Amino acid sequence: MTSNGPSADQTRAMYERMVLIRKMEERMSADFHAGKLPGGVHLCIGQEATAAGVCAHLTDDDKIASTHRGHGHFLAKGGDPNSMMAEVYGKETGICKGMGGSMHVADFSKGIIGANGIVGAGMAITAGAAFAAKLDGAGKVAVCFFGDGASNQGVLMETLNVSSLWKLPMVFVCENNGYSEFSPSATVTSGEIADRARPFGMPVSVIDGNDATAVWIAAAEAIAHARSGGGPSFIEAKTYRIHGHFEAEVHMLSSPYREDKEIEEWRVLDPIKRLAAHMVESGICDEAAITEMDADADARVEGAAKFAEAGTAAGPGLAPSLMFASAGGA
Ligand SMILES: Cc1ncc(C[n+]2csc(CCOP(=O)(O)OP(=O)(O)O)c2C)c(N)n1
Ligand SMILES: [Mg+2]
Repeated sequence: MTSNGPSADQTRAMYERMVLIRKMEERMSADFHAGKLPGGVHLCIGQEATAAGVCAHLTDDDKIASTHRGHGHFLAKGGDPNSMMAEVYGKETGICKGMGGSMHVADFSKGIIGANGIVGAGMAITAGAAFAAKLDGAGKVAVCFFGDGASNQGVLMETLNVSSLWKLPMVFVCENNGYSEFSPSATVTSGEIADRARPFGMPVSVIDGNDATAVWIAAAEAIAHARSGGGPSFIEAKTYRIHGHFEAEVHMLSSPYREDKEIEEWRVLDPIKRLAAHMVESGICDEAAITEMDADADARVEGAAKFAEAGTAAGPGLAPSLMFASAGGA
């Protein structure tokens, strides 16, 4: 099955999401280096197209599980920028009351079942969500984002196996950014990642993850396949993280693990610039409309930062109330 590409409205919506993700993370980077954040952040700057292109097809009833690099997935799935920023700032007004931080942003009401600091863990969690969706029989799906490093975890094999055996409505989205922490893929990953899924008989696609339209189309097909009872699919999206593994690495590493030239080459392939150029060339909108969308994102980021700064820092006093709530108390 092939899918037509996104409409003009869908393309603009995707652009808006991508720019919001980029600008939110640029703000986090600045705030981290200014010493304003209580913890580290793993940024997806350069990888926004995968989150936006996939989540464009999902509703609040569909589920996503994410990674330690999860801000983009959270925002693309419709998570609130203010409460995400407050979470990253460790404030009580955060989406997890400041108890989770950057690596654990989640909002069940939006089908965001969690970012996750355990590499690969989201895969099995997604299989559980997909199993629940299958039992519900309402055509809902679950999507798992994970990295190239995570594809070396044994849980991938287990999840590929059970999801294909039980024909779960699930989509595997591997964001292959070429690095696992400071290790280039070639030093830790054997073979082609997409080939790991082929023996299970599921549809597999390998795409340019910095081409938002290509991501949108591949996701449309995989998600439609899952919704219609066809079972899981696997997408390997080739992309690149422009920032480091985490923001603190500039203070920690004694020698660089990648060349500036490589980073510059990928800057040319920036998914946001490419989508903007595509929109102008194809008459979807003009430069002025892009400037306006960028300014909107700036305003939302400013609002989110103000909201986060105004909150009270989360402290241990909050814990008993959270335990009471999770035990089913009023
Ligand atoms: C089970 C487990 N092993 C190791 C780590 C340490 N760790 C954190 S991120 C990371 C690299 C993950 O690489 P990849 O899956 O490619 O994601 P990326 O950081 O590139 O987005 C590692 C090894 C961890 N958090 N969990
Ligand atoms: Mg990686």
